[in-house]
Amino acid sequence: TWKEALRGVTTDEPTITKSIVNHVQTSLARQPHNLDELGAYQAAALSVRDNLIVNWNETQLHFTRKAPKRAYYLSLEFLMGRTLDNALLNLGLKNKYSNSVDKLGFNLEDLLDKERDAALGNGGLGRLAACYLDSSASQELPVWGYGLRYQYGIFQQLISPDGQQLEAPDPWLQNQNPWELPRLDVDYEIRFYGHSNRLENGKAVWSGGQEVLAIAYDVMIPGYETKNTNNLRLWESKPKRGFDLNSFNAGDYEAAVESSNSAAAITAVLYPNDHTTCKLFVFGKELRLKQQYFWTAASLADIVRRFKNLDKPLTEFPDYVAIQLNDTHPTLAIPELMRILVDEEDVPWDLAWNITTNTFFFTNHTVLPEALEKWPVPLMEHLLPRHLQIIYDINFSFLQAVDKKFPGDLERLGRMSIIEEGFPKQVRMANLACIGSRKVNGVAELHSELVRTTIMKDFVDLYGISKFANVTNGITPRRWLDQCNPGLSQLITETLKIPRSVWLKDLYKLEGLLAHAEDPAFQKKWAAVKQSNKERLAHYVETTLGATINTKAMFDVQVKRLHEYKRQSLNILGVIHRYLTLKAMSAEERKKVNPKVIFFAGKAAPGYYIAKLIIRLIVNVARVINADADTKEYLTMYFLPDYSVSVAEVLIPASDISQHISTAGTEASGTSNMKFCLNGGLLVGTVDGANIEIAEEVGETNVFFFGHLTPAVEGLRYQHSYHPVPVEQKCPALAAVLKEVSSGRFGDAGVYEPFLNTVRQHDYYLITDDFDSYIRALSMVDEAYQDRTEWIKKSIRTAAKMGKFSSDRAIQDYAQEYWNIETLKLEPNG
Ligand code: 26R
Repeated sequence: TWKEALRGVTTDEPTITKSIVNHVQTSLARQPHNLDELGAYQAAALSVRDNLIVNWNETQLHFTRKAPKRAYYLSLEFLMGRTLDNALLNLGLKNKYSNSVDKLGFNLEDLLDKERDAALGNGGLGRLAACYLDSSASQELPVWGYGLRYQYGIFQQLISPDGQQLEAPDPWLQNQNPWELPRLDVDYEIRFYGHSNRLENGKAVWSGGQEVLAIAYDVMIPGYETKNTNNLRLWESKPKRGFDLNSFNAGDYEAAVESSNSAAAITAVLYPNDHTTCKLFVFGKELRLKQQYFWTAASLADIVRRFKNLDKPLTEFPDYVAIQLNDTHPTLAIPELMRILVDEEDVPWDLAWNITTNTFFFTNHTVLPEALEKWPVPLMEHLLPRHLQIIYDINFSFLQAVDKKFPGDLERLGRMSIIEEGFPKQVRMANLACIGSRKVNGVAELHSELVRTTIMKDFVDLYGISKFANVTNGITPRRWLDQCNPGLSQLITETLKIPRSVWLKDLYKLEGLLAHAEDPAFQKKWAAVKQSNKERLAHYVETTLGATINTKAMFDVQVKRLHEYKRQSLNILGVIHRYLTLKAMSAEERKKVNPKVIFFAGKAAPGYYIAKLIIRLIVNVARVINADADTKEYLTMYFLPDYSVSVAEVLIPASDISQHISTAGTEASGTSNMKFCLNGGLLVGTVDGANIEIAEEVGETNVFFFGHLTPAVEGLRYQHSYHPVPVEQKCPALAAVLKEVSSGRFGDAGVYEPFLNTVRQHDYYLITDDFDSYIRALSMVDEAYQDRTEWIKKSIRTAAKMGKFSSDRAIQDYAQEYWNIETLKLEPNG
């Protein structure tokens, strides 16, 4: 019936063709007969956009009329990737557009390739937000996302001739963006700096300072095979007045545009740091805090305005509004809602606090201490004087409550206080987020347990365990199987003998594949799909790097942000070990070795020196290994530059194995692990994050686990500090590898010492402790790969058991256990 629902919009081929041609001539003002692929992409996109707008409008109208409780997902990052293919699949119009585009002399796949990624995120946290929007719309839930419309997304990564990462801007809006609707009429004034004067009853007046405008841009989020089309609202900053006419008339042009420039700067660029703030760039930090406040204030003003249109008392706010905080980045929303309620709406403080703490929910995405956000009190006082007062007032009553439950426990008060003592004092955002929220969750079972027992332990003692829960992350099977791996999607549909749309909406249905795991004909088809995906990746590498790849070899992939805790270092040191072992073999012996191609990709934060050195090492080791005539038949490796959602869509379906090898207890969840397994790649990993739950689902015999477990990590680190054992003694195989790197075998003798010393000295991430068991796990992989039929069975069984990891399941959990919202379907013609 969803097809009927599309009545009134373009669904037949001649109309589609006409609509595309019409956009070429009018919207683009170009001639159809000398149109290039970019123009054809733009026209096709504009035509698809027309369909989305109809659905989007009707959905918003319907939701406004029905006035259900809504949930809002506040995320500073949305890593959306490309939209056209996704929109076509969700609308069920891909075949028709393909035919129309054909008739106009183009190939749809080529046009899809012309679209730039919307890369408004760093990695896991941002991509998770994008998957959650897809699942919310597909399940017809009233959920909006709120974020920032950065002019520049995550930087483009270039690799210099000597192997170093270079950063270039990502001007993703250069060729217009057909997927957004500028709402120039939706704007809010956002204040910074100025003074706050306290009145009685906890109220205050905040005035003066700088005011900037927030302008809304709406991004349409179509659901899969439903007319429901949700909204992602992104804010752009703009000067409140064009420029200062007084200075301009006085001839001071620079002063005249200065404040307008500083307003525009707020949403200019996405911060490229994940997990580590650049403590050195104090000036940069003010801009980041400005981004956070600008975005939360605009979003809350918008949410409160929508609520007030319902004409309900403010006490009912939490019955109509749930707000999910994606990490601590939007925590200022808590004091901001208090400010609106107390200062602007005259709500008494205690009642306002009750409303606030029933509205917010907080997701934590990392327990790494260096990633826990803290803001200097003097900076907060300067930029947001009223919010600092509110934070102090919240803290005052909070600490009273703690003292009541644990009288005289000063150390506990010190740990739990929102304000950390020191020079300067700092505002602990995780404490504030926890205190101001109804519930707190981690993103995988192990991680949630670590949240309860480490960073939030004192809060569990205070509030009880039930406030601290888990929602294991998920991924959307629409993008991460149907879209990126059409061959496998097709095979699954014909094997399960149920419509594709059924299993894509209920991923547990994949279990039906288990019944076919032993069928040789099915195994053959399964293997053929993997083979063609490997060829597609080989083609991509050929066109980007000019290298020819042996697609008969095993493909081994590690792609993710570069970080010491993710241990790309372990992987590259393992590759060198494999290379040295191969070199030491006779030509005869080598012939028995399973050929392997290793792929790396990922960006390092621009200020993260060690991570950048690891990239440099990977690139230079690749250069030596790939040129070695003795071994290149058996071992080659590539670092693919500029990893992105679109690159992931080519890499993931092609993997035989993928590596998720973080030090136990450091990777909160991981989500690419789920994507690889869903596409039939096997997992090599540590007992960490969602790897554990993947193994629970697919069975330990179908994953390759290695390394120390989380409870051992602390003790090992203690040993490294107080009873260090030289690496030569502890792990001779690794010592041999380090020696080769040091000697300059891979060029640049000396350059890598700072990295090598992190391994030789503190080895905080336990490379020396896990190296031997890592190498053993990789030999088990080689051994298992020898029996190709068994391998294919493992691959089938893995994909078949991935139902749990659909983001639909995760979103249902949030909707029921957190937000208390219900499905609201836009009826087909309603
Ligand atoms: C404060 C600032 C430096 C900052 C810290 C952390 C900026 C960005 C981050 C990103 C972190 C929170 C992140 O992306 N975490 C990842 O979230 C994924 C989705 O839940 C997890 O799968 C992944 O394990 C985790 O590292």
